[in-house]
Amino acid sequence: MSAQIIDGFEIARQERERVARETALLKEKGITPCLAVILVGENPASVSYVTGKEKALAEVGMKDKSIRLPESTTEQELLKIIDELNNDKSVHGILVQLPLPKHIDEEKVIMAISPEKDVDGFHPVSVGNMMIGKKSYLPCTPHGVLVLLKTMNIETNGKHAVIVGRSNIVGKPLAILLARKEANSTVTICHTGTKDIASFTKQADILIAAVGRPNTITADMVKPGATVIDVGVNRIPDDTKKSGFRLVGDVDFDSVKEVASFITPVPRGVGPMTIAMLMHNTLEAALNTLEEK
Ligand code: L34
Repeated sequence: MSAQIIDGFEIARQERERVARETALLKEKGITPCLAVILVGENPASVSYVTGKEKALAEVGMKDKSIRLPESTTEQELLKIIDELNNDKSVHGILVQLPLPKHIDEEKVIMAISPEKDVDGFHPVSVGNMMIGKKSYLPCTPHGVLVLLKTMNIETNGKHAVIVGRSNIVGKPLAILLARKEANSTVTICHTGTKDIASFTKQADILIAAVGRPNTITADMVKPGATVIDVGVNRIPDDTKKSGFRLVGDVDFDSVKEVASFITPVPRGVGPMTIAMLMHNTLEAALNTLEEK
């Protein structure tokens, strides 16, 4: 029997609908949530993701203060813009799309964003608060994965979650979130230093691939009946497509779907959830200013 496909596109749409309703209520109180998405350069994948974020902002009724900067932008110029946005009371959230051009220090840039406006949840203050279970902006992709599991009624309590990939954006925070009491999973992190990755992935009730390399997870690595979440978004050259490429995840979808019980597709799986959870965080950021008053 073939796995049930987790419709991230539809679940993200429902999330945005909920955020739109709450945004409308907040606007009645005189506050319009506002996000500034900063894109430096023209990396085609980043342009696509940032465009998706801008579309979502319009859809949920938020204000869009996004800024597109040339590849040649200096670190100092970028830091100055962030500083201005930090001090702009009308802006609730700031996000700098990664990766940045090589001549800009990503860590420095992330550190420059005021933690109150860090809707990505990448600032050390946000990461630290999440780590110790204090209220914080949850990083959008890991949060999106949790919402997918919850919406599909997939049990996490007492389950073994195996995460392949240890990035600061996905693998590490997702491990923390799944190990928290609320999710209560037992977590294993696999990475490039892991010997015999398959021996771990085969034990997974919930298998999460966040590597950024196609076909990393094949059917023989998956326990029958497992839930497989594919966080990878890889562009593969494809002459039959108008764009010249197609999107694939880290999971060999066609073979793995015959073994798993639930699986996310790429596209229309985790990707749209990342954007939906960003809308959620921006709403939170605006609500937080209401509490300060
Ligand atoms: N600062 N940088 C910062 N924050 C983030 O949260 C991100 N990320 C990752 C890359 N850099 C970032 C994103 O926005 C990945 N990411 C992201 C966002 C949206 C989608 C995928 C990744 C998405 O919408 N994917 C669609 C297909 C989009 C397309 O056609 O290109 C999907 O259905 O998977």
